[in-house]
Amino acid sequence: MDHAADAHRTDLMTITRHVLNEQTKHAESRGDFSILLNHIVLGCKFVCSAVNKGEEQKKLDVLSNEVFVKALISSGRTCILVSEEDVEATFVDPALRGKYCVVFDPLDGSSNIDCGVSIGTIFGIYMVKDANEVTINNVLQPGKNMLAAGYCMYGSSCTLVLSTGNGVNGFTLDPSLGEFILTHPNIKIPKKGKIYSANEGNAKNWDGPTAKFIEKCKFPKDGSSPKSLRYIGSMVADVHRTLLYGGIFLYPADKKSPNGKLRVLYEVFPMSFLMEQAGGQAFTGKQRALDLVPTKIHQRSPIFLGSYDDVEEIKALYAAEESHA
Ligand code: FDP
Repeated sequence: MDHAADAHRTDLMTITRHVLNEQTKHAESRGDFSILLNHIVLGCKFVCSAVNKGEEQKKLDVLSNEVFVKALISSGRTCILVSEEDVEATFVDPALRGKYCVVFDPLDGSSNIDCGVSIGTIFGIYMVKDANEVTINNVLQPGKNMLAAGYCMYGSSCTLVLSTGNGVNGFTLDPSLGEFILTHPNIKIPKKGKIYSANEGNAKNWDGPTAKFIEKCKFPKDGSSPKSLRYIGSMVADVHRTLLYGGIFLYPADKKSPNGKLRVLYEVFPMSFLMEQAGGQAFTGKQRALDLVPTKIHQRSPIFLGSYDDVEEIKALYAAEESHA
């Protein structure tokens, strides 16, 4: 019997244990973050189970949002919630307030639900200094001020990917235990990838740098092989593959949508935070994505994210265009 392998298999690193371990590195920590995370995990487990039951899209969207809002408020650790599903931000009743602001998309990629394609929940977490004095400006903060970010993908397995600002870790739900177990420790994105991921149906409206970049992916002039195209059309699934296999995911600006499609607070920021923490980059076409300062909670931004070298290339093309302007 291989005792070493067995010891590893029986020493289960649950997501709660992992986050508690992380907290011991911060002397001032009082366990509030673990409590908040437990409530997020509960929401993810619920959505995972509802998705597996095959609920229809409209019902699932509404249900997922309700579950997350209730789970977050009842944690007693939140003060402001911004959900993709709600027009206005939710300010938590003062009696139940804590110091965290959570921005989230309870069910991203939902147009894919009815055909069984992987979808997910995306979240980002900010912290306020004083829970008694909260304003909307507490969430209109650049992504670099996030304390943590993550997503949960509901696919062939249920995988939660999390960063608390100290690398990226992936946990897979073991349905028989009802626990997320660490299966992908310290995820690092390959420095350069072989895949590009974009909705090419928008190509006729792309700007010069984006069009040139995709042309280079298909017809490289430096002797390298062309990149493969993979586009699921569900951000969590496309970003998950990018994180694990490398490459670039883009939803750029185009003539019809000068700000792209994806939302800054609960799509662009959390995914950019994870990419940087995994050694990749995230760029808006103008600046580092995490430096962007949103002025509206549902604001959109173009985004290019993924392997360090691939994002360097698109940055160079935008810089070249700028210098000719
Ligand atoms: P969906 O419309 O299905 O909710 O922002 C939402 C999103 O999906 C992302 O998950 C996905 O990356 C993107 O939109 C797909 O947009 P296109 O259909 O325009 O390619």
